[in-house]
Amino acid sequence: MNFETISVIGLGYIGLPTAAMFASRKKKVIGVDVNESAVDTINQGKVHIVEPELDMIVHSVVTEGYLKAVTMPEPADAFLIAVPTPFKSTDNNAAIPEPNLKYIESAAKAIALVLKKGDLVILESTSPVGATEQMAGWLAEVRGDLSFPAMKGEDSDIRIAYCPERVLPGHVVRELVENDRVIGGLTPKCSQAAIELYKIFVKGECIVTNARTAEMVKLTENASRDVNIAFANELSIICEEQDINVWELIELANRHPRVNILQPGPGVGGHCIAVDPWFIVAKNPEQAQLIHTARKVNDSKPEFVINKVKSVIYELASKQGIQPSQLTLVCLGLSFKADIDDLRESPALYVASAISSIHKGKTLVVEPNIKELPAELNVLELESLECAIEQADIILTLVDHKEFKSLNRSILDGKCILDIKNIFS
Ligand code: SAJ
Repeated sequence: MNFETISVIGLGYIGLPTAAMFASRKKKVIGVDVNESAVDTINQGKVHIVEPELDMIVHSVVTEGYLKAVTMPEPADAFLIAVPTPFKSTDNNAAIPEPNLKYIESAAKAIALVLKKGDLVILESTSPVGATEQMAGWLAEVRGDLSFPAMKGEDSDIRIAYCPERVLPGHVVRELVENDRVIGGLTPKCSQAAIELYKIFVKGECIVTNARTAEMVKLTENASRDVNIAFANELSIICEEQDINVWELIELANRHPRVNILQPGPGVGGHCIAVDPWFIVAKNPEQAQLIHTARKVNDSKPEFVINKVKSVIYELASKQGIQPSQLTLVCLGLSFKADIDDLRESPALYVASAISSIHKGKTLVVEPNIKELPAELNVLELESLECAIEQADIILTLVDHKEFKSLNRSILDGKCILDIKNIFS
């Protein structure tokens, strides 16, 4: 197939880098986003998200005229949908959060208006099993004049596939090119068309399966990591009771040739690993026992850390014969993992915020990757690393940023350290 014009719907953490990669291979790319300010920023050759190397690529492809951003879809030969799939309800008491496909639905209905015979539509958004068939249904609802794989199979006017993104934030530009892709076409011809599209910039292997398997592969990858992290977090809670150093325990157990335990921490954050396993649980609540339990273990870890901090504050105050409010607490790190600025679903942010409302004394936070605190944390003070440590009575490590790892240990002398990320031992 000849892809002269490629359109990417949703210009966020995945869509913008993907659009930029196609454009860097001298394809005409139309990026579509409902966020006007993001569209304006991109059309100025700038980026609204932080991702290494992306700013340079976007600047050059916009300047050279290969990428433009718009708010309404325009005709193209291939459409990639990379919009978010949040939960249905914001009600935190819901036992099992359900995925909300409203953004996929509105993206599908918007591109349906400009679809023409021969076009390829790919869903990249992390989605529950069955979402690609559902998306095809939404396209067909709007375009009764076109045929789709569900009715015409290989002879359909429109080709449809599910191809999940699997790139790691912070390494997106490299991983987009190098990672293998799973291609789940609704028919073999759909898969073939999708491979031809991705081969424009993907150097990894493109492996074909059906759409439902491809959807489940994506969810499985992130659920697998979640279950493994839950195991490490559960060990950390058991070790606390048993007075065993969990880091030493894991290091020793990992000397076994077939054991590879991940690292415990304050919980699991980000918009993927803490979210995607629920898409499996929501569809198969009876069967997904282990995946569900892992979610609960990881979600309970921030409370465990908060309770630990409370008891350390009271123990230290009583040892020093002072009021807890006279102690200064420093939280190291707010982002959801090391060396990024992304605070979304961050357990470190949750812990710091909870502590600020519990601890009556001063609470300082150090987050080298941001310039100001989000509004909901304005009761806290953002401080530089050295200044915060100088004032600290208690230091709580929440994220293992490189700046913390390279800290001169001598300035920690005499401080009470709660090293949740094992930075200083
Ligand atoms: N974490 C731990 N212990 C560990 C590893 C991670 O507590 O040993 C925590 C991190 O601190 C963070 C969370 O888990 O809070 C998630 O971090 P991550 O680095 O495991 O993953 P993400 O969310 O940045 O990216 C994941 C990746 N998926 C897998 O590695 C299977 C990435 O490849 C996906 O593309 C991405 O989700 C996504 O978009 O789905």
